Amino acid sequence: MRSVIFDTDPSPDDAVAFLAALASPGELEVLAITTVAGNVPVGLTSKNALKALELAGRSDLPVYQGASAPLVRPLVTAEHVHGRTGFDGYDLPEPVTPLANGFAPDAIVDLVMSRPEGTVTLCCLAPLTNIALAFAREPRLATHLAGIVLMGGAMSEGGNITPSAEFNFYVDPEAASRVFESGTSITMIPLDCTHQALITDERLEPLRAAGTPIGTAFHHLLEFNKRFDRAKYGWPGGPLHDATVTAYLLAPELFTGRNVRVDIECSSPLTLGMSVVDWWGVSGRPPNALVLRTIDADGYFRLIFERLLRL
Ligand SMILES: [Ca+2]
Repeated sequence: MRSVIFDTDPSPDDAVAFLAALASPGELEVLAITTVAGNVPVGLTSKNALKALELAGRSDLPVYQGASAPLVRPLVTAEHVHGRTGFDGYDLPEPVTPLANGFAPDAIVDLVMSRPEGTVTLCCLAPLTNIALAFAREPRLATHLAGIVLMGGAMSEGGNITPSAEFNFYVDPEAASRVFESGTSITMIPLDCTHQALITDERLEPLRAAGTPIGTAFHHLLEFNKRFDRAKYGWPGGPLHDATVTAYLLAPELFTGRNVRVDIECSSPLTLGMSVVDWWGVSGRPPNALVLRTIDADGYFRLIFERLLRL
């Protein structure tokens, strides 16, 4: 049994990630959700997290709100992809559950440090602001964690917010850089991997066919999501990015990757937030992350939607 905390800026793919984990109590114990500004401002990402949990009947799980802006830069959001609310495409009721008391980075430190060393994994689906703040508050956190599994960055795929940067790293490059320099065990799932996992009509069909509140809601939410990607990339569907993190925890055999050196660009205006991946080891510097590069996309969708529909 692995204990996890999801740090997230919920658009629908984030929600699929943490709900699929909640549907897997035999393998994953979800301790909390922590929210951060990213796809939309933090007030909305918190609201979306609560909406998703209430839909799943899991409003007992604490949601801690975190940083409202990156460490040193103004916030950049992605309403052009996910709509004004971050959850456009299906009207879920306004949540009635209150947020948990406390600031997300403090909650992360307290939850992890109160448990035995090497037992809690952080699942990071958003800009890494909260995680960098938690490391700053508690230097022992990096070695106390089991590790971090994150969706972010790109190797040879190019960027999705600028030509060179993936959105999560671009929004808070300084935070991403601090996390990669923290010394904790990191598994990075970049766009190179998630762009192989497209939400086609065929893969989405089980959600529609289920006819359950969860199936219907996520069928519509993911349908909205994929419109943007279809138009932008000309693909049959958009990538289901963030749920790859949960899939990796449940079934790492769906992925292949390599231990390599990753550094984050924090100063160049042209390549800000770029993840520089030393795939061939040319720098001679020690690896600091397992970078995943391939995914069994059919196996991924089967696994994640089967778990989601358990709720
Ligand atoms: Ca996200």
